[in-house]
Amino acid sequence: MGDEVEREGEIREKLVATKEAWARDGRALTGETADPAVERLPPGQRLVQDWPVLDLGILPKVDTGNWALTVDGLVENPIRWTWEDFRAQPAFTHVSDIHCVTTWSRYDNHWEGVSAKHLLSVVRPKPEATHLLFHAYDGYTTNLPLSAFDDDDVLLASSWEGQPISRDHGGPVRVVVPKRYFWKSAKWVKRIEVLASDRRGYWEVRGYHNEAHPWAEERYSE
Ligand SMILES: Nc1nc2c(c(=O)[nH]1)N[C@H]1C(S)=C(S)[C@@H](COP(=O)(O)O)O[C@H]1N2
Ligand SMILES: [Mo]
Repeated sequence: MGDEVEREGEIREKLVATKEAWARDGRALTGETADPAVERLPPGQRLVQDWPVLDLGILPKVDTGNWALTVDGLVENPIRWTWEDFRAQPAFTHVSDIHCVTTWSRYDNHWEGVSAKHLLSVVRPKPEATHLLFHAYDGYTTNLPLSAFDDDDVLLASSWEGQPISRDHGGPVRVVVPKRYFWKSAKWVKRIEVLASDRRGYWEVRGYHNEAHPWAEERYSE
């Protein structure tokens, strides 16, 4: 693939090892499930006011000048959007909560960007398409069923609380999937690969749950 960018830093191996150990130990599991219509805060989560930064430790040197998004694989209309192309799409705003598997949650995040519904209407997944694999500029990957992405609250976000998303938080463009733990929301998104079968991403092959529903406490795989 083209669209390589320079990166700063290196993978925080200790953090990765710690998170793998949490998965083995079942850290923070309460054994409870909840109904999101009744309990806004999923089991085992605690509310924070700030917005923590969490990633592998590699900061890609990506900005509006060199960012591009490719959507390819099983689609009728593959695309490569530059920042100008992205900005030319209909604007979408949404307010949603963040739930990170490390137990912090943050309410009422005001996002702006391009809706997943709109993106899908442009690329038109083929009938055999069932899953997506998100690739990011730092080398990170994460996967989702196509049906989970094809939802009213999912977007490619370029703005948070009225400001461009900072580089730390995945700017210029990151994915936001509110109904799943936040590791499913790729920062610095570079490519969305549309697939006919499931392929696990970075944390999904390191003990983290493939589906990641917060109210079912799907933190780790069996
Ligand atoms: N590209 C990329 N996206 C990523 C990650 C990452 O390391 N690289 N980490 C994931 C994890 S584990 C979390 S909790 C959220 C954190 O996003 P934040 O730093 O904006 O809070 O990003 C997710 N998306
Ligand atoms: Mo996370």
